This record gives sequence, structure tokens and C-alpha cells, in this order.
Amino acid sequence: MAEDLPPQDSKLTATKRKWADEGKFLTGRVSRPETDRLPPGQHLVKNWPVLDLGQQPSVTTAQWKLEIRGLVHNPQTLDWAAFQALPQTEMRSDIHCVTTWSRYDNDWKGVSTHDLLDLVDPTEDAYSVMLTSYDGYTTNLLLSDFAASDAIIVTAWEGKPLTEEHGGPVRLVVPHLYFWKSAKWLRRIEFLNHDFAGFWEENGYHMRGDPWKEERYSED
Ligand SMILES: Nc1nc2c(c(=O)[nH]1)N[C@H]1C(S)=C(S)[C@@H](COP(=O)(O)O)O[C@H]1N2
Ligand SMILES: [Mo]
Repeated sequence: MAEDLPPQDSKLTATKRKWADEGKFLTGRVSRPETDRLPPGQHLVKNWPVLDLGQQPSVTTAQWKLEIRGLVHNPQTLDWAAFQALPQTEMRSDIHCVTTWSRYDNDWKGVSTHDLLDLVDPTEDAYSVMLTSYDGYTTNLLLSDFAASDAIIVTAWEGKPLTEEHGGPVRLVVPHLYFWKSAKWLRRIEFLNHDFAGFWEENGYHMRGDPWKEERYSED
């Protein structure tokens, strides 16, 4: 597997950059998950669309490793067996993609970020995480968002192994933020003392991405 391939451009990537410039899909409404299950400007879909930079890396469970490093007391490199040996959790949550589709009631299985944090034990200075994937994709999250009680590193969807197109063997799911924060083909989690921009965040998208506040694009 090549080291940190730079993400390739694709037609969809170029279009999504343009949407960020134009502020496309912004409704100007603010809402709250407690009162509105569907965030402003979103519509429901029944199928599960595939979105990525256009290169889907094939990573077998035998090849896959998750490297956890940076501001943690117990850095880890987990292979498939070590990951399966961690407590396994099932959760149901909704997906909200910044391109305006949402999908309700996805059943996930994997390791909750809570249990992962127990294992690696972030230091006092840890403030954010940078996720790096096998396709070269990166995305950043505040540690407080990564640590949300419904955030989960998943290996299965609806009782079946997560398919390659949806980020199998292992992806993150952070339901309370737009889905670009949920890195597919997860390879590395680095704990940092500062919130650096990942791929979409460098390309006009919001640093945090709260769907109920319509944090689609960066302010400037
Ligand atoms: N590694 C990686 N993760 C990624 C992406 C990507 O291009 N590469 N795209 C993001 C975006 S923009 C979205 S909307 C979701 C789409 O996930 P899905 O294809 O399973 O619907 O994955 C996110 N995670
Ligand atoms: Mo997306």
C-alpha cells in the first residue's frame, strides 16, 4: 500500500469545491437535533449513496492496520485481530451528507470511540484528531466531537461486513456531524494540540460541520 497518496481530483471533487465557493444549498435556517430530526436543507433517501474522491482502495482485513499516535499515553498499531478483541458495540444512527441527502436508521457494529479512548488514553494537551485514510483522504475533528457517545469505528452495517465502496474494512461514523467527517478506509488517528484542516476543510468546507447549524462551508 503506497504511503499517503495525495487525493486525486475528480469531477465530483471539483463540483464540491465550486459549491463551497457559491455557498450552495444554504437555507440560512438553524435547528436542533432535539426538535428536528432532519437538519435544514436536507432530504431523505432510502438507498445509501457512495461518495468519495473517486479512488476506492482495496484493503483486506489481513493488510489493514490502524495506527493511533500523537498525544496519547498508549500509542497503538492495531491489526484486525487486535481490533476485533476490543469491546464490540452496536449502534443505530442517521447519516447527513453535506450534498443534502440524509439516511435514517443505519445499524452499525464496531468499536465505540469511548472504548478506543480508554485504550490509548489521550494526554492533557490532546485537543483534536486528524484522521488519515488509505486513499490519502484526511479530515479533522475536535476531540470532544470524536469522543461523542454515538461515535463508532465500524466494521459492519446492517449485520454484514462493511463493503469496500462504503469504506470497508473499517471506517469512522460520527452521526452528529456532516458525513465527510466520517473517514472511510481508516488508517491513522493522530491526536494533536491544535485543530488543523483536513482535505475538505482545506477546500472550502467548515472546520466542524454541524448539520443543524448548517456548518457546510468555511466562513471566509
Ligand atoms: N477515506 C475517505 N473517506 C471519506 C471520503 C473520501 O473521499 N475518502 N468522503 C467523505 C464524504 S464527502 C462522504 S459524504 C462520506 C460518504 O460515505 P459513503 O460513500 O459510505 O456514503 O464519506 C466521507 N469519508
Ligand atoms: Mo460528502
